[in-house]
Amino acid sequence: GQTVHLEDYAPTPYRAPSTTLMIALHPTRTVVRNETAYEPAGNVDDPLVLEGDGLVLVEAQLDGMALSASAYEATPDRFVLKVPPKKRFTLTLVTIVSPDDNTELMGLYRSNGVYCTQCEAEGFRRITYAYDRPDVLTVYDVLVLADDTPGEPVLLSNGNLIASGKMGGRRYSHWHDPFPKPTYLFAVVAGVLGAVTDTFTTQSGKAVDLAIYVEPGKEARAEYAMDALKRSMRWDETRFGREYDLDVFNIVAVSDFNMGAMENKGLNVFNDRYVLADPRLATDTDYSGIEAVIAHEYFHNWTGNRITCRDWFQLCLKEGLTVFRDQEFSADMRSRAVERIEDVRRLRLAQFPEDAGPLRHPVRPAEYAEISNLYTTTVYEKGAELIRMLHTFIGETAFRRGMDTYFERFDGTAATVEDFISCFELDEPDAFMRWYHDAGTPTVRVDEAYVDGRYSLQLTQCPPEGGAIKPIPVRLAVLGQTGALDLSGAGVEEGSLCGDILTLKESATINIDGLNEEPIASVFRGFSAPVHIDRPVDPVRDMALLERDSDPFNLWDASQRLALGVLVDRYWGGSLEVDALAESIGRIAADPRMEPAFRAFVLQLPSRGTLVEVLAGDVDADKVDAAHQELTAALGAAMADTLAKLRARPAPTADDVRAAAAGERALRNAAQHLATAGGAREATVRQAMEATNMTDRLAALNALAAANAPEADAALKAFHDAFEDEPLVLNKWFSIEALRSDGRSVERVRELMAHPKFSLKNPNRVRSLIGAFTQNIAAFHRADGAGYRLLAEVATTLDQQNPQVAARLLTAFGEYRRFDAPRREAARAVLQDVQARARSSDVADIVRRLLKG
Ligand code: B3K
Ligand code: ZN
Repeated sequence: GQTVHLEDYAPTPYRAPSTTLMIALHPTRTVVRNETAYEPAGNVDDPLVLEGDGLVLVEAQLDGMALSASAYEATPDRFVLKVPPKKRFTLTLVTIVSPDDNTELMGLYRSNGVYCTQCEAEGFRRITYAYDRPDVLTVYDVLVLADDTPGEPVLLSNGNLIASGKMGGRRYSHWHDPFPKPTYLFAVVAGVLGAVTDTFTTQSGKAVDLAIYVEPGKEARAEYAMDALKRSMRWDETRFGREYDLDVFNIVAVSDFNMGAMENKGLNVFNDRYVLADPRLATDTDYSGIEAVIAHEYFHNWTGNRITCRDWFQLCLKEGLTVFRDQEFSADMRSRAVERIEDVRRLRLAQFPEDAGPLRHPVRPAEYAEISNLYTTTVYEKGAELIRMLHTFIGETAFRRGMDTYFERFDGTAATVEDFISCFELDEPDAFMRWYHDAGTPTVRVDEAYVDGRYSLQLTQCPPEGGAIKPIPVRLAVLGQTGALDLSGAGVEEGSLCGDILTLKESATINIDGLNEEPIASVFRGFSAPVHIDRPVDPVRDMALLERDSDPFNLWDASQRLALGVLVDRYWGGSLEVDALAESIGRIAADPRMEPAFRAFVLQLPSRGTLVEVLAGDVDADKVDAAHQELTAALGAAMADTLAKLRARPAPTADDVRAAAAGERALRNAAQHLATAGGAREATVRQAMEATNMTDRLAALNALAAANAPEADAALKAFHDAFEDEPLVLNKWFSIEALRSDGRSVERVRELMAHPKFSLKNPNRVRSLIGAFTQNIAAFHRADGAGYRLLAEVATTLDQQNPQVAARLLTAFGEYRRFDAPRREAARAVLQDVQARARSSDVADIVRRLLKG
């Protein structure tokens, strides 16, 4: 592929107001008849150049008349009408595609016999020739035809159903989508599917037919997703005033899918792991994931579909904003405090490293070589943080006002990030835009001083390399022994303080006089900005914060800092005692005033990945693993009494999947995890064998595997045998196996690749084994390079079939430079090898950036 630049954006010379598609489905010879009306929009002397990808043209007509061969040029990759009419005209192109040969899972393919499509970002061109770009909005009329096979196949497309039935031995259905949309939101699904149905009445009283289609027999497992959908629809009305706009809303679950789900207009297609759930087979995490993804895709109907993106550089316009919306939804449905901790944990674990490594890019990049590689945690999660900062700066009321303006002004258009920002009452929109332009994570230095009753808090911004100073919202409180000090009388130098939000530019100082004891600052409450906080390490201060802070995020963060301090000390072979840490986190974990889900988080040590992050350079992965194992075991032993009490709490009903029950299970299982590492395994073994709730069963299994318990093998075997016919559960088993760290993980993963149920064809399966393996720090980063070679081999093979998944797996190399010389060199050699064999632009792009940056 060639590098595309934002500054080169130009609209198309023709508009495409309407398209009529006739799709006659066949496993290897699907015929697509595309009749599109075009009209001049720019220079009428320009040829009409449409994109294709692997297409075979069989017929071409202009206004119903066959085109002469000299009037056009057709290759698999494009169609050019050399001299288009200077007024509105209709171009009819008939092409043939083979769904069964489509292993890339882009365009039209079959998953378990079900025809489905994935068009974002550039998959539509694998179905028919088109202006395959988001700024060309078209009204679609679609006729789907299929053989009348037994089992009553359903035929679905976007919009409203006009007619359906049988004709000439075939089934047909006719769909019309009145809302103009870009190609990437087009979808077709056909196959034998079961459904759960419901209706939703919108706030203005319109009835919408809802259906979720799944593999026949699994209908009951879609009920939670249906419930989540109805709650999402209601929430978008109450929180954002957004109503659904078609007569039907359909969701289809398929098992072969490159990502989580897709927001096609009125016809969302989902990876079945984000639809199917049953407490016997799905964990509480699966349930909250389903709720979040159902909401996310539904929310796209307004942020993404009604207002779409002008070009793919604006991807964060729909993704960051929609992630922000789904995070807010989950916070309202469950617990705001817990949701924030989860979101920030994900940001720090995935996005911060991306932003610091060779794959770093701005939230709104200025160039890309392969668009599929731009669906990153930076665009999504950091993108959401930028919206959150905007919200923090102006407050909920003004934010809602700005959103209303955005919907009013840009409905039905393809917009830019600037368009969006212009809707909000920001003091300095251009300064805020820097957040979209700069890659990298800023650091804010925090210093405190206390002399003669005068306290001063100083904050200094240090932009990332090549970056500019940006406005940073710092939510803060200054805490005395008995509570937060009143800041209204504080002296503020430079930055401005509005309520508890300090707007920080280069630096800011807050002075408070007349104190008789030294206070402590609680800064970046709720993680009010995506920055690194550079504050002198001070366990005594963190312990005091644990006593005083009322901000749940900062409480958790202080507990993590304390644990990280001990972890780093272990890594360096120090001998810090765990007693103080055990005492501090034990106290919060046992505190009945805090919600159980929050207490569960406090019992979880910072991950190995977090340790790698703070060590920053020349990391020895074996030592990381050993330090983590040791500290977990030591804490488990030191906290034995507290943990035993927590484990003895009454268990919630096995089939109660509500947030409160999930939190209760999380707390008991977090306690069990530590206790198991500390040697108390008996109850864990029993739970791993007997629990009827998947959260409990899996947690116990995980605890045994993580502790390298002698019982782990038998428990894993029993789990495998019990669930080998449930693909989504078997994936969990593959992941636990891939994450074991007993020195023979690389060999084990190679063996598991020969497991009869392992296949490179199913992305979920690949991610469950190979993706999980890349998270196994000691194994993937093995000093002899065996882990790197394993990943390289898989990615190189997969590159031939599914380049998107191959490229995504390779992003695990993003942090290789943090490790010590033998590892770095091994990784480089392996990457050069992958580069030499790269076939797709996806893999070539990722590897080039990994080797360069
Ligand atoms: N918009 C899709 C992602 C498409 C990825 C294309 N490679 C799902 C989502 O973010 O909602
Ligand atoms: Zn999205």
